[in-house]
Amino acid sequence: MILFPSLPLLLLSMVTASCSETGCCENDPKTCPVIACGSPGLNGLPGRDGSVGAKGEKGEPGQGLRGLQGPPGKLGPPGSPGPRGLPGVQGQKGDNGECPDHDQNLAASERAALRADLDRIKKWLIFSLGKNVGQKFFFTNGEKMTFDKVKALCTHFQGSVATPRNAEEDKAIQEVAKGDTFLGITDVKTEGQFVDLTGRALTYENWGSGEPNDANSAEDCVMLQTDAKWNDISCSVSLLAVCEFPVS
Ligand code: FUC
Ligand code: CA
Ligand code: CA
Repeated sequence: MILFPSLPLLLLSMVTASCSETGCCENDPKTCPVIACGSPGLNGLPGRDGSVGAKGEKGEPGQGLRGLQGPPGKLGPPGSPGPRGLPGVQGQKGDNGECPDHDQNLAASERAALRADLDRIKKWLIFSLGKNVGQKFFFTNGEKMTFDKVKALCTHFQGSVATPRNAEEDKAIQEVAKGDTFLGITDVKTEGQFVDLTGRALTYENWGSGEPNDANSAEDCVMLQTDAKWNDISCSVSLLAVCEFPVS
């Protein structure tokens, strides 16, 4: 009866049993009892997968099929202007223009018609509102106001405050106004020295008796009264506004 088939097989089974109990071959191969105890054992099973390695270099372009063409890129900057082109072919002769003499005659006749209309309208205005004496028109809006406001009103309408240069103009202003009226005359610059609003000396005067008297040392404007006489008066009172306009 054979209890142990062979001695080497017995030894090998002892070593294998020892390794499986301690796990010494995986953790510390240098102390593996196989080296100390006998010949090398059989290869073990493969180990577990390691952790992911670093990213590799970009590879060479592939040899497969090309992809589809992408969309067009952005518009580039404009180029510099090209050289001047050759002259074009001469055009056809144009239509006859209008005769300049004929045009001027037409314009002249139109001008004459407009002038006649304007003169007629001026007459209506003068008939209803104003007076024409020599080279002047006198108009009033019928309102009473201070001297500064009369000046502003007349200037606004491209005229000036009525200023009689003679008895005829003086009478025309009186007829237009029908009331006490400011004249374009003051002594505001030099007391007692009355001048027109451009600073010129007077060519005509029609003071009432005892005037100018600068009453209360406060009378630097001139009023044409309904009795046709002049009186110096305060510029702050309100009197009728009469403006004069040059005849054009
Ligand atoms: C006379 C005039 C004054 C004022 C007064 C009421 O004295 O000279 O300007 O009109 O009357
Ligand atoms: Ca005065
Ligand atoms: Ca006076």
